[in-house]
Amino acid sequence: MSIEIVKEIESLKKDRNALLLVHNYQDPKIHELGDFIGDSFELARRSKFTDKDIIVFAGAEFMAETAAILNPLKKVLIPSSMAKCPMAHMLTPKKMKYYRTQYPNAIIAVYVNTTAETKAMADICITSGNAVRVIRNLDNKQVLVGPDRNLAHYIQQQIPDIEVIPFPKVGHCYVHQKFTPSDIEKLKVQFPEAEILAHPEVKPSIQKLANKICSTNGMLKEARNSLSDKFIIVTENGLVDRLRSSFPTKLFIPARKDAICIQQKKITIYNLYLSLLNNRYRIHIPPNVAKKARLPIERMIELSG
Ligand code: CIZ
Ligand code: SF4
Repeated sequence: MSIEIVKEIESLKKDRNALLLVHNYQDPKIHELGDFIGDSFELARRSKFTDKDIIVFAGAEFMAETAAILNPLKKVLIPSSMAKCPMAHMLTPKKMKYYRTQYPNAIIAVYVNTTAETKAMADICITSGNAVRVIRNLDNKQVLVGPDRNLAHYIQQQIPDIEVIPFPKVGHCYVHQKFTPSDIEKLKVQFPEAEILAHPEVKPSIQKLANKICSTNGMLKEARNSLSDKFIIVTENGLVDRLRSSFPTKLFIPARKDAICIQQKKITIYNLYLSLLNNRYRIHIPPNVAKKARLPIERMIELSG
């Protein structure tokens, strides 16, 4: 990475009074430049309590949209227009409308990996880091969860007294869907004492093999607090880089070398620089959509406390 471009980014951030939020799955070079690095929930919270004028989001588009929904008066930028999470487009407003009529007594909880339009039709938003707590605090016996069916399965296991219904037919993350039981079994033979940390977006057959199922921030916490010094990491590999730089004396083994989110990796140092320089690409959410989408996100923040 050229030192000049890093210096330019630092000085543009100051000149523009910009906050740089970086997701855990980003490249380590981008982690180094961030004002905050975290999971989508942590970053949404950070965006809500900033006094900066501009928020630059190095992450997936739905995360930048969440920041824009929470900050209607601020300029929210994403450095690449291609950083779109495919799962976020699986639960469409049309499906939301249809299933609302099919389950009139259910609360609709949508994963943060959804578009602003879909969030605007939901009762509550959830992230991998707070889903169980938020749904438990809802105090409703039936909850429709989507688009991620694996996350819905995980929530159901944690809260058996509530009926958790995954949205029929949708959806999953293509990165987390790659892990197979044999990936994990092989590594268990090689590193029998390693702790297996898996993301709730992995398939139920992989969830069963994990010692702990948690969000990326949850994995960072576990790596800090655990007595173990070896971990098999079952999520996107940006997190492996982040774990390695945070805990250099511990060993982190990626469960697959190809667990890479192509969309999140569309953000580069260069387009980050151009984003700050040219104010691009600005996230625009129609005000009527933002107004409706804010409620389930704020409700989530309230119930995660
Ligand atoms: O919620 C997030 O940030 C995602 C997409 C992953 C995780 O669990 O941190
Ligand atoms: Fe979407 Fe999966 Fe990439 Fe996360 S890792 S942004 S869920 S495609």
